[in-house]
Amino acid sequence: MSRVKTLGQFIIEKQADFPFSKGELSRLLRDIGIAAKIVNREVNKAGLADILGEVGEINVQGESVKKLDVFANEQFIAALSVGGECCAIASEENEEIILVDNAQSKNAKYVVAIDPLDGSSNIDVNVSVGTIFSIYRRVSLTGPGTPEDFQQRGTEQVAAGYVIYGSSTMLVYTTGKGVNGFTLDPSIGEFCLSHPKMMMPKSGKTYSLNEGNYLHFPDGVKKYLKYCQEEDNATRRPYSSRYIGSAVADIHRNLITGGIFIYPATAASPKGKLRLLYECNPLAYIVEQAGGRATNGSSRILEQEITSLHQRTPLFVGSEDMVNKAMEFMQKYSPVSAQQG
Ligand code: AHM
Ligand code: MG
Repeated sequence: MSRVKTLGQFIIEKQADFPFSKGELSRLLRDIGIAAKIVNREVNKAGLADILGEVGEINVQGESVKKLDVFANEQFIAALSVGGECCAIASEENEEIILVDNAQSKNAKYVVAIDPLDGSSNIDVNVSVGTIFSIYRRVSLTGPGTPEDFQQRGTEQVAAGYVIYGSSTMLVYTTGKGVNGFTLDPSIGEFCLSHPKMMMPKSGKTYSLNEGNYLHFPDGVKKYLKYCQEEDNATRRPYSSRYIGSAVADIHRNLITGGIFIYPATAASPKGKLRLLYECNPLAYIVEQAGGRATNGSSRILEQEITSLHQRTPLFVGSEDMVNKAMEFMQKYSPVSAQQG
């Protein structure tokens, strides 16, 4: 008897954690898993674009070749629309929310916020990319979802996860009862439980941020960076610098080995670059569930108010001790009062 547990089996088992559930959330997670496998298939053959046809061209099969982020967006929207458990989708790729209004979605309870292919500029150079998703219970009553359904703080997330298309493909998710990771076994086409009950080390020795923006970092980040580079045996400094430029990949590594990821406010992006709804909130929820911490430099990401769909925020996320230390530097050298003044 095989000891492999697939994502599908795991989701069904975990349904018992929600005594009044009728299985809708389980089906929603299953739909996301299916779309992720289709996206994975396309990501894996990205380097073949020259043979099969360039983006925007007609390939040798006579099909037009789409940009992968457009393709990923379409796949997730299709899976979520047909699945019938979701009444609206907010995607990084779409200015407005996408209303799901069909026979299947009539009694749908959930809305989904998604970044279908994050870090997509890394595709051309064969570096890991990811999908990030976040699920909320709708606040509207019936019919297709509304923008208000997405104006909920991150603390209201029912589930969140990411898929990393890396040297192997993994799906990592939480429903608020810990974090579990599943690795895609291509030979059977299933995500299999490989990282049960993921916990982030309390501290680590890796920092990840785009140091090219150094001149425009807040003083608190500049000083923290110097702290990371100082020598100190007790805290295993200097830390190592690792920056992939795909938030999912950087945060996934830090989740496993310990570390901190920072995307602060910069001159080019005074409110930070990453988006609260479909990037920072789901990543923050996962990291917190794994014992880590996520803030905007002064307060908890999950408690930020959502004022617009594509709103940005600075992000400090990772091992608890490291985020706490970075926050100390922010408080001392870049207090909120100075940022507002
Ligand atoms: P994207 O949503 O346009 O792909 O941008 C988000 C990505 C993150 O994955 C990554 O952490 C960050 O942008 C990298 O930005 P930069 O190149 O400014 O360091
Ligand atoms: Mg993105």
